[in-house]
Order: sequence, then structure tokens, then C-alpha cells
Amino acid sequence: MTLGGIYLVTPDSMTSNFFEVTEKAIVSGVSILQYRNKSSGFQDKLEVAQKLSSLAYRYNRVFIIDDDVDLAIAVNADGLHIGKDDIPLPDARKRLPDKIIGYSTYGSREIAVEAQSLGADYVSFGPFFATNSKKDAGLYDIKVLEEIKKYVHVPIFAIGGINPENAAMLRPFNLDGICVISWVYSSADPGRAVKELMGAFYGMDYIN
Ligand code: TZP
Ligand code: MG
Repeated sequence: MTLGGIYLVTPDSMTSNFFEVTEKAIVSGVSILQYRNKSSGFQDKLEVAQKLSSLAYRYNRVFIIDDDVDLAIAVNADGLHIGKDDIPLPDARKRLPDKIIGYSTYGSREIAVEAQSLGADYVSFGPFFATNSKKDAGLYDIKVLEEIKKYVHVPIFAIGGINPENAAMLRPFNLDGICVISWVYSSADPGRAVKELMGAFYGMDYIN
């Protein structure tokens, strides 16, 4: 399984049409879905994660859980996404020997190289653009992506404030994919939002 394309992350608050929007985005071309919830208890997260997992499974998409290794195991997700404040990567790998593990590298090539050496299956960089979806996020220089493919050989994603306009700016770096929350979840037409993003990221016309 190769990891890449449009990687959709769930927003902090779930609107009443959350599952509908998520399904539309998946149908329109999202290839990876991440359930990210930093505020609810395990039982509530379990219910949502089970629904999202069946949705992703129905369309043969990759399903990833953010932070919570127990939840990833409970729903038999395809993988787990972690960063510096989460379970250390080697411990996550012990708990999930055969699953995908993604690692946040913020704006650091060194973190990315280390995560790769510890067995991360993909890494994410960013934010490079202002975001309202992660309050404590820094803002990093896109320059870190120059020549990154010389050092990092697992799939590379960018995250944070990505929209079709700036997604086109990422094209020269030949990244494997881009992660988004608000561009899709704040859109009146999430299917179109995904297609516009694909068009910008791949430099092709995906709108039809
Ligand atoms: N990690 C870094 S930025 C970010 C996360 C989870 C939020 C991305 O959301 P948006 O709305 O696409 O900027
Ligand atoms: Mg985390």
C-alpha cells in the first residue's frame, strides 16, 4: 500500500452533517482519513472511530487514529499518527508491529530523519501556512522541504492551512500528499473542495 494523496483529518468539533461531509470527501478522492479528537473520552471516541472506520473500509481508504494507540487497537485501524507529545515511536511500534505509524516532524528535517530511522511509515511537515485548526502550532519555513527527498525516503505529507492556492506552492517539492481539515470541513461543497485541492496539488484539472 502506498501512502499519498489527499489526507483528511477530522475537525475539533463535529457538526450534525459530519459523517455526510466526510463521506462526500472520501468519495471525491480523499485517500487517507484520520480521526483526531483531543477532547472526548475513550467511549465517545470509540463510537465515532467505529463509524469512521467502516466508512473508510467501505471505500477502501486508509484509516488512521491520532495519538491514541489503545483506540487504534480497539478499532483495528490501519495505523496511528503521533508526534513529540505522544507515546514514543519505538513503544508505538511494539504495540502496533504491522500497522502504519505516521510521525509529525513540524519543520525539522532532523526529526523526520530520526522518525524514519525508528520505523515511521510516513512523516508530516508543517504548518507552513497559518491555521486556525491547531492553536499551539508553530509556523515553519517551507525551505525545509527543499531537497527533503534526499534525506527522507518514506512518504512525506504537508499539513496546516493548506488550500488550493498554496497547495500549488508545494508542487515543486514532489511531496506524496497533503493533509487538510478546514478547507474541506468548512466548505459548502466538500466534494468540490477535495477536487480543487487535487487539481492544485497534482497540477491537473480534477473538476468535472
Ligand atoms: N497539525 C498541524 S497543523 C494541523 C494539525 C492537525 C491543523 C490542520 O488543519 P487545517 O484546517 O487544514 O489548517
Ligand atoms: Mg499527537
